[in-house]
Amino acid sequence: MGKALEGVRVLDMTHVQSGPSCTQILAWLGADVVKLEAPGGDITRKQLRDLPDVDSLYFTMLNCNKRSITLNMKSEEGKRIFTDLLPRFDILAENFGPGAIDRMGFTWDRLQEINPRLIFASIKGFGDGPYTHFKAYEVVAQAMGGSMSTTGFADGPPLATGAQIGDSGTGIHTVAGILAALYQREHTGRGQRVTVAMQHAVLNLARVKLRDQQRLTHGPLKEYPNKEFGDTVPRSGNASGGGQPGWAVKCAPGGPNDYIYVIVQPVGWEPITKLIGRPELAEDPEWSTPEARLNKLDKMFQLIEDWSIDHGKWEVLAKLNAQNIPCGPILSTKEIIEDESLAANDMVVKVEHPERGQFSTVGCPIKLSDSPVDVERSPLLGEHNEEVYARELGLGEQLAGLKAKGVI
Ligand code: CAO
Repeated sequence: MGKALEGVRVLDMTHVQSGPSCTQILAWLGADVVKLEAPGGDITRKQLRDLPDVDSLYFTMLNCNKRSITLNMKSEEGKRIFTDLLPRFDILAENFGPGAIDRMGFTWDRLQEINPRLIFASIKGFGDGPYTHFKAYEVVAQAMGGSMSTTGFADGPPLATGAQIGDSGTGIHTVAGILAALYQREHTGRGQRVTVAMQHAVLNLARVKLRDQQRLTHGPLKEYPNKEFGDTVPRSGNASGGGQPGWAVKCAPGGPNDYIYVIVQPVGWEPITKLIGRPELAEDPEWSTPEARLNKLDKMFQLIEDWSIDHGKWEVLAKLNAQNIPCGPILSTKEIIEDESLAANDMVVKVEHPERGQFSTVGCPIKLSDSPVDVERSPLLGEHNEEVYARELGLGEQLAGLKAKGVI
């Protein structure tokens, strides 16, 4: 079967996480992604290594299904080769520090001159303004996009989330921008610039907290467990804070991930009262309606926890779901990597790598019925130099010399 992006070519100058997470999705959707690295390679090949002299899991889990070429963009020959390569590609993607591509000599004007159909996608920390020239990492974006100030408990410090919303979250926003630009090019024949700032992507994901910031001007947020409110949305622990209350309650045997997150919809209250052995609360006017429960959500979840603490989270999952009550056991990373249903959904995938052997990676969360994803290993550094430079640019005889001079 074909792939959605068959025939689309991506020259991938991304590094670390945000950019590679974007181009990996494009590769899984069928694009030919050629990762262009400095001769020393993407820094993450060597970061957080678990095995000596082998590409790290950091690298191998973000660069599947790509090819790798090396090119020194600071050498004159490197710039010439890049200029010859560019017309062969539809998309150029990068996430270097601000101005790096300009300093290589390839401003947006120059790129358009070389290839007017080029879609040039850049990820930066920030948009235009006082922070434009600042570098950014994951948690910097979480800090400035509204996530950290709203994550954690009211009496504790701001917290970072484990999900990489600043990096991989921005990557997926960039995928959307690139696909829209490809579609528009069908009509205009022209490429365009796609820029996504990590701060903006996190803010987009923290949208509901700005909803609550504005609700706050009309009174306290009743759905939050907090007793006091200032002029900003407080951290609210595990409260959903949304239309239906939720909380993480403890389960047996009391380990660090023996919890289940339970949502109490209006229809869920009666079956919950039966499950927890308090059926009289279904009729009690102090408890029977969502409004009556709103000022004592902490007590409501305590009642549920008094029951759940004697049962394992999987048992609680089964019992609650039998009553159609939305809930989710807190799954550890070990439970996730061993989860049979995630493996069956190709979300935890085993890949063979020539140097590290078999490793597990996270598969593609976007499922298309006519474009299946086959997860293939990440490339070794410069593995496809010959394939690209010799076959596409006819540089076969010069390859050894270019390597000796440090151009590739
Ligand atoms: N040949 C020669 N030089 C190359 C090259 C190549 N093929 N590819 C990159 N380089 C050079 C660049 O030209 C640049 O050099 P100059 O600064 O001298 O122009 C340098 O390598 C890369 O610079 P950088 O600022 O991107 O790298 P850094 O490690 O100092 O910063 C990061 C990393 C992530 C903070 C920065 O890239 C950044 O802010 N990116 C945008 C935001 C982002 O994506 N962050 C995600 C981080 S993932 O957690």
